[in-house]
Amino acid sequence: MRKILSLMLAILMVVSVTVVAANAADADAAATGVETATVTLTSVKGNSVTQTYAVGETFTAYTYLNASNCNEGKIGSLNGSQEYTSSILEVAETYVTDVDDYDYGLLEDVDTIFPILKSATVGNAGIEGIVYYNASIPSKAGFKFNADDRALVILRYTVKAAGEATITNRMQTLAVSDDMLTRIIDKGAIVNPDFTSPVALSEPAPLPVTSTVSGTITSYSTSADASDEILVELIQDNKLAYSATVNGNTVAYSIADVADGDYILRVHKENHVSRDYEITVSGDTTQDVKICPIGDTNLNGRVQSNDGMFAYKHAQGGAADKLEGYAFKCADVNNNGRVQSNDAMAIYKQASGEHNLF
Ligand SMILES: [Ca+2]
Ligand SMILES: [Ca+2]
Repeated sequence: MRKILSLMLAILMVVSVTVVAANAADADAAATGVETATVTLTSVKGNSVTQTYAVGETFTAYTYLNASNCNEGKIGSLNGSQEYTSSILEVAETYVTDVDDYDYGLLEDVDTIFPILKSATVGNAGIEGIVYYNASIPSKAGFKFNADDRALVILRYTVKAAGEATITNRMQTLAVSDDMLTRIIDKGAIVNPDFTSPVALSEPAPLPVTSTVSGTITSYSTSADASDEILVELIQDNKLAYSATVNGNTVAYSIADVADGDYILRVHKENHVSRDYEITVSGDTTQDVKICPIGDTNLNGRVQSNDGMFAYKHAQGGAADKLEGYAFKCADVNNNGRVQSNDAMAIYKQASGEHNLF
């Protein structure tokens, strides 16, 4: 008797919890004035994503296939379906039902359900709540599903009622395009789990647009070795994003596959003053670069006594003699942020060969 009582109590508790949950959902709907449906999309491998939509909203369900570990992803035959909760959802694609001899409709203009080929049939069955698709290809090239972004089925649905809905991918047959049409999935059972099938309810972020950054670097010999390496860096948000090295004095550089955006192009070479260029990459971008030896105040590629004179004049404070920007950096040979008479003296000594800056 006690057992029965506690069972009844347990049932009552479950019921009351359910009622509270339902009330909470009602409260949400009342607060926002919007009725919603929670939709869960599940792949043939059981991974799923869930999202909430307003009644009346149309959304897209993305299902991908990557079988790169099975015959390089070349699929020769597939037969799949997507089952959905038809009391909550309806397929938003247009489909025709007045085709002779069809007891189900054909989806039309669905360019994103894969594979749409002459040999494919795509239908919304007379049984509401299932979309079937199937195809086979005799060629050994098969359909290539060799990356996580290879679309298998991309279908739009409209939410017609509030509640909880599921969209479940099923596969009767999935076979690689070899002589035997070796099955990955056979009669609905996964016989080779060596594939992935990502699903998503939001459009995956597009691959970044990339461009090439290139140009000519002018630099100078400051040692016997004219092939000193030049390091080119692209820095974004204070982080190194891309880099390349080239060798020589006047030399072309090129960095491919750079995501579009704003960067600092920073160039380094031994015995030279590193230089920054602010660049915006939007399509292929050319930026020529010139870097000068330490102490080359007038940026002519050589350290001479007049470089020392320019540094000295700056140190003396004449307004007309102020060094700025890269010339200032080249003159500040001890790199203390100021151009002073000791910088000028060091440059004189370098020019006269008395002392080596490098
Ligand atoms: Ca110079
Ligand atoms: Ca200095």
